Amino acid sequence: MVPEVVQCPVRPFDGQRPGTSGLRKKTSVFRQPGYLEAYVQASFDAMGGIAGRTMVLGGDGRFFALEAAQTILRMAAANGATRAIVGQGALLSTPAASHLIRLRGADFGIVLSASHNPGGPDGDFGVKLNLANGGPAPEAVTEAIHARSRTVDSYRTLDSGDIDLSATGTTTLGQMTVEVVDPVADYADLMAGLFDFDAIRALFAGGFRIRFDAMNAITGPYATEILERRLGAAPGSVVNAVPLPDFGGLHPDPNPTWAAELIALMEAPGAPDFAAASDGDGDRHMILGPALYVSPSDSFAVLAANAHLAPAYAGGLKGVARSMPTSSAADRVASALGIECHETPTGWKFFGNLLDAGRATLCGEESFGAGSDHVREKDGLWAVLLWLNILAVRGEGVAAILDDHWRRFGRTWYSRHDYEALPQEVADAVIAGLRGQLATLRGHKTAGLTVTAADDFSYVDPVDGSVSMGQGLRVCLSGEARFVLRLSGTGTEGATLRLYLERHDTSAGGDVQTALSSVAAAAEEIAGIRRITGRPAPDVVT
Ligand code: VG1
Ligand code: CO
Repeated sequence: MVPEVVQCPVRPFDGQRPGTSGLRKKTSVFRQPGYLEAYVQASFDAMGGIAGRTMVLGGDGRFFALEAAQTILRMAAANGATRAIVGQGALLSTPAASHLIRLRGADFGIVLSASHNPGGPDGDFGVKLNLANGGPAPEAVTEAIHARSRTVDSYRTLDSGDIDLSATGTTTLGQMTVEVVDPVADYADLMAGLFDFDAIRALFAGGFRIRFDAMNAITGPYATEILERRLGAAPGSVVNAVPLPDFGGLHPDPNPTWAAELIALMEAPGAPDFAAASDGDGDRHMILGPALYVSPSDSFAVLAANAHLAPAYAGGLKGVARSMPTSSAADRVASALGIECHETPTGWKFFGNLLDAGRATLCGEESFGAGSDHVREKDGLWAVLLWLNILAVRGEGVAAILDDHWRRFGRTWYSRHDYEALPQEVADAVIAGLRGQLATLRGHKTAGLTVTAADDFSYVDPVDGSVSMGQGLRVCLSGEARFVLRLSGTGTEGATLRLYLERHDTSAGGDVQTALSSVAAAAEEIAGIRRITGRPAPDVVT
């Protein structure tokens, strides 16, 4: 018997406005009756309905994802979707979901993840919507979802029970076909087609040692299949490899603060040759060498400068794109290569048009994100594999490659200081204080530096002409230095201020925070973050 479609009344919820990357809230907020349903119906409506469409569905396996997947499947069937392609166990990394949408010609995808935010009943949950190109819904769509969420008064669902997502195979739910697929296989095949797996296999066979920390999140199964099974890294190279609903209590954010154990391993004698970690949904990467942390902006620049060593990019890059707060290290590579370089607002959704139009091959963000036109998301394992491909071909270690990079391009010292969970009004006061000075800052001298320009970044998409305003406050300083201040759009508790510090020179060695001390002093004197918030120091430094 075909289950009946039912129309359930629901009230609109406040604050269903997608941020930098989907709608992210406390899990307890998402679990309120009708909350997820109202948001999903608003999303379907904002896409003009989903009758006759194909959906890809998966996520990072966090607490509440299985329940949410069943709810979304029932709603998709009731809204007339004809096919759902679901990762087994409702699992799919963000880049694997992006690939599956493209591979199968799906119309859209939903990724159940709050990315690097902790999970569990007291943690965070999130819903990300991607469109037919495999990329995050652009601002016009996320704004339409928000608008619709304010008026939605009912949702459509099926009067039916849960379906089995634990085994691969095809079944039906109402009139909709549900295909449960291996979440790893297609993605692993894609990687095998991009990189020189033989060269990487030879590297491991020669005794090269790697440690990959999946942080009890989604990349475990992918990294185990690709690094250990297909490439022959020693068994046990991938640690914290089983996705857990609460990430084993870890904060699945691959940075020096949250991946402290990996950092300690790499600082100790006998460290492996290379280490990496990824985040909750598998789109971020952190790269380490023995006693060496590679800043994400440098990682992106090194990848851009060496990508031609991998088969997929042997013909060269069409262009690169980076988010505005990301350092200018990649710009120097682009100019040496004679290719286009784009500066976009924060968030992967702004790269989609450039990738689709063939104006950028590689994209990167300072927040441990890099990717290419192979999908429309940033991709943690992709970055790790490109690094391995480069190491294998060059026959050098991470340190030698970085040193060489800095010798060729100079060093772009870079650091991000995060002040987390501030009262919203305090964070707003810091932003308003700096914004109010922008018009008159030019020529201002402090900490031995002079302000050369200051603005509130706005972006005109060169492909479709869409305009995004208020994307971060930028203060350029003499000595090829600058600082940027913006509010995070992914937090779920109070407000997070991000201060991005940067300075370029020709030196190579030394301590990053020391090299940036004058820029940090200038930022504090002008923006007064510590003074206004009363916080003596940032919570996280990357
Ligand atoms: C942060 C990062 C941004 C990234 C976004 C999503 O956003 O700064 O670069 O694209 O997270 O990453 P915000 O607004 O908090 O600064 V993921 O891996 O959380 O989907
Ligand atoms: Co992520």
